[in-house]
Amino acid sequence: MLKNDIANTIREKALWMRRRAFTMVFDAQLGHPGGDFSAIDIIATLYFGVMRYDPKDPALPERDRFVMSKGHATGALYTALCAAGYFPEDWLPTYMQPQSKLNGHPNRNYLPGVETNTGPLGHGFPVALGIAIAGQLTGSDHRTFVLTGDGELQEGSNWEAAMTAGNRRLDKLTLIVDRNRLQQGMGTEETNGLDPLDDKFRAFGWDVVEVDGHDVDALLNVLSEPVEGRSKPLCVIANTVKGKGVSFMENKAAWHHGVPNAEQYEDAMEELV
Ligand SMILES: Cc1ncc(C[n+]2csc(CCOP(=O)(O)OP(=O)(O)O)c2C)c(N)n1
Ligand SMILES: [Mg+2]
Repeated sequence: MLKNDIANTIREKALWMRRRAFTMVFDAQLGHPGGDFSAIDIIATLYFGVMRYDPKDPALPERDRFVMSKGHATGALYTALCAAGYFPEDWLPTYMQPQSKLNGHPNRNYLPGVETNTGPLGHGFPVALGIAIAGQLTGSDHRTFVLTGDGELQEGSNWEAAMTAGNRRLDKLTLIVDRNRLQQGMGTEETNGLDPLDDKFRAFGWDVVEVDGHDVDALLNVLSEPVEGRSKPLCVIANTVKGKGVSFMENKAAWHHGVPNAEQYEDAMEELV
């Protein structure tokens, strides 16, 4: 497929994901729609333009791994896994209902395609590090991608993982930071500032690129670049907007785990076309 066609497919999937994720949150009256919407273009690019996987064989040894370290944004992850073919669409409306496989945070024991359970912030990246080390030790050529929130990076465990990845020169590990500059309730820089984030990762032995996390063409270029010739792990700082796609949600901390009433739901659906 031509790169243009791939990018158009990703944009279509991302729109579908936003609509379905918001419907899930509306129906459940639970969820984290702000962080779903900042991450959806990144995750759609990975699943529909970059990663190697087979939804019929979730344990395929050669698959690329994706770890959703910001595990609260399940609207983004579940809609991607569904669109990728890991489970049928009629599972989506069960989101957060009793006995559902679609918990508030992802559980690999219930849902095919989930690499590891996440939700407690600061755990997914260290697990992804372990997956990447295993790949290096066994000579596998699979790539490991991990998506963290920016507020999440305030957890110290991430910096142990960053240090080890740099020291071990894990060239097939890619960390993507969803840099929406908001965490729960307020801005990251007002809470425990991360800037200059690029310099921090460089000092830990990483290559760093910054990208507009909603520009699918740019994401595709950065994330699909071959790993051959690299000698360091790659940190992609994806500048995003929390709540991206719905004007009244954008950049509003209240939509971290805010849920829509019927009128807001209708207004959002009118915008998401
Ligand atoms: C260890 C831990 N502390 C607190 C929480 C509660 N919590 C869930 S999401 C969140 C904010 C995360 O902010 P960020 O990482 O920036 O995510 P995003 O903006 O992408 O939603 C918090 C404090 C948690 N899940 N885990
Ligand atoms: Mg954030």
